[in-house]
Amino acid sequence: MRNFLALTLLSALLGLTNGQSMCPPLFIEFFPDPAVPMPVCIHFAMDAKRDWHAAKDYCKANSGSSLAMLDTGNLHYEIIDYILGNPAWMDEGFHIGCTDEIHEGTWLWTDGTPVSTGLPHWYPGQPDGYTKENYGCLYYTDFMYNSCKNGQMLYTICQI
Ligand SMILES: [Ca+2]
Repeated sequence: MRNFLALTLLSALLGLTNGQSMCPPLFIEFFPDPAVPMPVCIHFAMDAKRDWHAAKDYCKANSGSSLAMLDTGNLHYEIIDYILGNPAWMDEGFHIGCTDEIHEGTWLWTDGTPVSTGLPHWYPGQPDGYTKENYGCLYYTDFMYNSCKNGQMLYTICQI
């Protein structure tokens, strides 16, 4: 295991020096923490709108990724900047990997960790909608966290 980690780190550093992406095809590199040389790999799935569960399955089927978990470092705001750089995306919403479907009001990422509350991630007044809105999304025009309606069809942000 230690050798595998060393090799992974070495290939990551080599990837950095030769300019090749360390992310799989379709995934974009983000470096939200300057102290961490490994990228966060993000895929914006713009081919179709899906409900949250289909979005989660779509990510898993694409390089084993997860719906995006954006509490880390500057990642959320770097993704906001990226979305705002694509004018065609500005009237849209995007599924991310948090939900309170298991226990109303208890928002968890899909890896089971608690989601931050309030600013700077959640839009003021969000989450709302009680049991009718159990799925986290980034919603126009600010792309802060919102609770989106159950079954709502949106684009998807996957993360490795
Ligand atoms: Ca809810």
